[in-house]
Amino acid sequence: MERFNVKKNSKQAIAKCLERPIQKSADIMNLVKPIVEKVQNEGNKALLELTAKFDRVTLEDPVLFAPYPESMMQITPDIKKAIDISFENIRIFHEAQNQKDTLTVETCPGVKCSRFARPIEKVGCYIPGGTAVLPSTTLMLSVPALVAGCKEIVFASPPGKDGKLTPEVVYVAHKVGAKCIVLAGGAQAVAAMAYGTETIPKVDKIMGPGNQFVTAAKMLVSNDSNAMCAIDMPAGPSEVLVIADKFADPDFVASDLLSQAEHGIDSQVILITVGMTREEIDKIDVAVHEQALVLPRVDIVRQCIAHSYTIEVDTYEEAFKMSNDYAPEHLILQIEDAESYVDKVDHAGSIFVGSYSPESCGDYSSGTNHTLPTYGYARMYSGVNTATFQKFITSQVVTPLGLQSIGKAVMDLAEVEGLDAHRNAVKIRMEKLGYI
Ligand code: HSO
Ligand code: ZN
Repeated sequence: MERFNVKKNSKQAIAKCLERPIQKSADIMNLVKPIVEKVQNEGNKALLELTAKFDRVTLEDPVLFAPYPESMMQITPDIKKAIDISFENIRIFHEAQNQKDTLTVETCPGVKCSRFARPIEKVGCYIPGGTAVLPSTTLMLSVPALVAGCKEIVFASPPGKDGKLTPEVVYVAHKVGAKCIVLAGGAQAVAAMAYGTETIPKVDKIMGPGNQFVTAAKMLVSNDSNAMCAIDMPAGPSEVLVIADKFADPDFVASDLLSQAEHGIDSQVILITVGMTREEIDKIDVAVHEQALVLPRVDIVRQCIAHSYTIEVDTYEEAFKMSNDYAPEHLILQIEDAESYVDKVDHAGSIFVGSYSPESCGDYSSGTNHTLPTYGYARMYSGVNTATFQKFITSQVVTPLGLQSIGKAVMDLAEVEGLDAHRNAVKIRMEKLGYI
């Protein structure tokens, strides 16, 4: 990986390593808009045509409803067990996030404010196809939906070349009680879930990662009041930032860099080394090379590593400052006493702490969610979590005593705003109570 050093290279050169590729969103929007409109106007017919055009698969029906036939979820016992273990850990962690109790606060005497969660009723889980089908993403989106209590879970997943769905995806749909699976991908799948078709139910919110077309379609439908559909977050190519010091095992560091690189040629992989010698960093490069050679996706890895960088810094402070500025989707800490540095992280999607916590564990089975903010959005977005599938309602009870506490403040502010009806709503009550 190309190496930069904070002492030897200019600030601009270092900043360039941490730049994300510019996304031409206007061009993509222009391509996506007619696709979305076609599905909105023509429903299933459009969906079938677009699947034939983009996925080269001719289907008779673009949606499969539960109960799903056993024949469509034939998986090995090992895979079934792996899904079941991951399912359970994701369920446990997301159940712990579930805020079931109503929060109530008496803000001043006689004024009681509450907040409680309600599930978003109908949710759409977009499971990308692309260079790899990801049953794990199916779990990451649908298990929190199940935990939150969403009434209708709709999946969308592009069919394979044979027109069939991935059996693992169908098995997860069965486990979470998904109502149906839309056999489509891309912008067309997003549109089908956002607007609904003659058979596909319309959803209230769409979650899940995808390519630039999927992201553009999600942005488009979330801005269309006819769709009335929210989205989880904008998504860009996946990325990892590893901070390593001389205590890190070069083989472990290399394996983490490569597991990100194999996602796609546009993945971003950054290594920050703290106080490491040239020889120590060489060992990581050698390990990257050796491990990459035997990977089936070596071609993708090679292209990704070609635009991946190692940045050498002297202190942990410098490393964390750089990482916070970049706000990585995944942050891996392979440094001595890694846990004590977690406090230094201000911006990251998810952190993997210490030598034995590879990103792969969070990608699949530990329980944390792998649908995370990319492209620097970790500065202001959280990854998918239980609250992603809920909204919060507030309520209040104001007693006569409460009105005595805040009535004058309300009336005075309403007067400042020139909203007399607002002022009256309080005044009329205060007068009847004999307070004024
Ligand atoms: N690392 C990916 C998720 C994933 N990895 C799925 C393997 N399968 C984005 O967080
Ligand atoms: Zn991954």
